Amino acid sequence: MKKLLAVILSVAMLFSVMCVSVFAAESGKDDAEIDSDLIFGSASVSFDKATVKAGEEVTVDLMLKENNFDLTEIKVTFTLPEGVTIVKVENGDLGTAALSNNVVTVASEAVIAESGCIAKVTFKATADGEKAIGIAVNAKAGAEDVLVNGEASAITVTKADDLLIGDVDDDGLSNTTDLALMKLFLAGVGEINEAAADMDGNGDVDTTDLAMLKLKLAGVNQ
Ligand SMILES: [Ca+2]
Ligand SMILES: [Ca+2]
Repeated sequence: MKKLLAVILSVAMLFSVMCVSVFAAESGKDDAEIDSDLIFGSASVSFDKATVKAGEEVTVDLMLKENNFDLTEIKVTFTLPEGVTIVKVENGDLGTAALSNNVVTVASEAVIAESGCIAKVTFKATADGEKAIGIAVNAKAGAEDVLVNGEASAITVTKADDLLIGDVDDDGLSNTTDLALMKLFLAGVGEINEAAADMDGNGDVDTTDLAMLKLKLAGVNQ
């Protein structure tokens, strides 16, 4: 009787081991099938054109469109014209967004299989005009690199209202206080109205602008 029990037990154990191996083999096959499907698909990343006043910030929704991949990571590299910077990036609806050197990386613990907002990107522009912004995308579906198009877009920067050039603290006067604040700003201290500080309107605040403000305050005509 004991012998028979031992036989039944070992048969039962063998059967369960077989079941586990069959299951493992099947799920392995499923993964391979999913992977080969991933490389056939299409998607694009873009944002709608936005308008902002010089010196102010504008936030756009970075959209993943017509996505039929199962994406695990989306890296968006922005090419910015002079005078436009990315101030911050916030999470969209489809994952966690992080910013580093004009590159927005969106990752998700689950796969991103749908379309939607992948990040909220805030731009700041110091000079007015139509600012073209390039978008290049590197995307991954698991271990596979997949082709996701980046569509170039633009932000339109209008002249700031009542902008007094040289009034970097917005108090309505251009004086030695502004000069002192601009000096500090160039040394990396404090915040100023950069549109007002960009005396030559080239999109950057630098020592040339500081020299021009000095001349303006000395009464030398520009
Ligand atoms: Ca001032
Ligand atoms: Ca300048």
